[in-house]
Amino acid sequence: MNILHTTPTADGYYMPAEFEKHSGCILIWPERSDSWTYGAYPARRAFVQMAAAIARSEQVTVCASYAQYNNARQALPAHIRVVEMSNNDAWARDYAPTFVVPKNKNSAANGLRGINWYFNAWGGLVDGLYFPWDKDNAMANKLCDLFFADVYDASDFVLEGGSIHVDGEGTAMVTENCLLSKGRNPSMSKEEIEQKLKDYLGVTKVIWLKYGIYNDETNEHVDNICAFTSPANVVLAWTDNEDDPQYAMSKHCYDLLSKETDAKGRPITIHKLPIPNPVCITKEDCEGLDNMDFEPTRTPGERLAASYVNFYIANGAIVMPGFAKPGATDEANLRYAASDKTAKEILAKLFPEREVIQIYARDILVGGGNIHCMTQQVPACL
Ligand code: KQY
Repeated sequence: MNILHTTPTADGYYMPAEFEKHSGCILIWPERSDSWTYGAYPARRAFVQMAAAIARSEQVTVCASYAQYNNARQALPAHIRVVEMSNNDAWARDYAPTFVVPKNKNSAANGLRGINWYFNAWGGLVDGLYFPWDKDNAMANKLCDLFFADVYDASDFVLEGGSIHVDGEGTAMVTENCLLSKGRNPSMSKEEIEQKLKDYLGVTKVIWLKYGIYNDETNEHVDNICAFTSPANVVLAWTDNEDDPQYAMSKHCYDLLSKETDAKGRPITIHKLPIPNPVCITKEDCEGLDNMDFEPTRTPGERLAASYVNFYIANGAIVMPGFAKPGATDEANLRYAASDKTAKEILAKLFPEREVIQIYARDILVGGGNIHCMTQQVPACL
């Protein structure tokens, strides 16, 4: 593996959209008992279902620590590859490499390449979520080596994969609250950050939404609020409840996107994806979390950043979260079941070629993210 000090755009590379063909998907086995409740057992149940759902249509590689390798190997189906790799937590979206491919298939440029951004646990010592983060930060280079990809060194720039979405046709989408946060690149202006995205992602236009999802501890990653479903089409997390703090945030994004065009000058069609009723952490959840010196302590009743936008687009499936506990029939659960169904129907219409697989993902959400945050696609490099 070579470490490259040029930029993808200058070398004729770009980041394809997630809805383009993949050669595989990278995941990381959940382990830490101060992130995941009850020793990570409930989260692992959801994780195994998610991995199996993705593996129905693409190759899946799961990274697990030395301590968890055998456990992960035994819990996962044999056709999923498990490799031992040190990690601090399980958010492949944020610190597995962002992969790029050549723009022109007939050019001299060839082969899959990765980008190694600097990862500082969503804000470093300003408002990061754990310390240390060194093992996570080392994963992008190791994974590029594993996938025979040369790697661009972007380690002078703090970025997580969940804070960017691209349409593969020249447009990137981010949120100001995240990319301009004090804990990431405080010495850079908005224009300089935008230029960095253009240099590395092969885009010519960056759409800056202001907000993400209410109470999202990543400083409001875009991948929880808005995602491209095809060129010039996005889904946007939505609520009609004007008393919900999410309303003003989503409305702001809606108004901005309504006036925007993408890099090719096309207006953007916005598909509203209603959020579930608030999902809050319970006393029982909190009692199942080990204490951590660094992470802000979770308190019972705190609202989690639940959104159906946090889905993964696999080659043959949409793997999306659901919040209704299987078998539970209390009123709150019936409401989650209804919003799960609506969200599934909306995504099924937007992705008619793919099967929509819904996973009960509350136990992943309690860790602070959801299905998209746990995945990183490896694009096909033709
Ligand atoms: O949403 C994500 N991309 C990850 C959130 C991690 C939170 C750590 N507890």
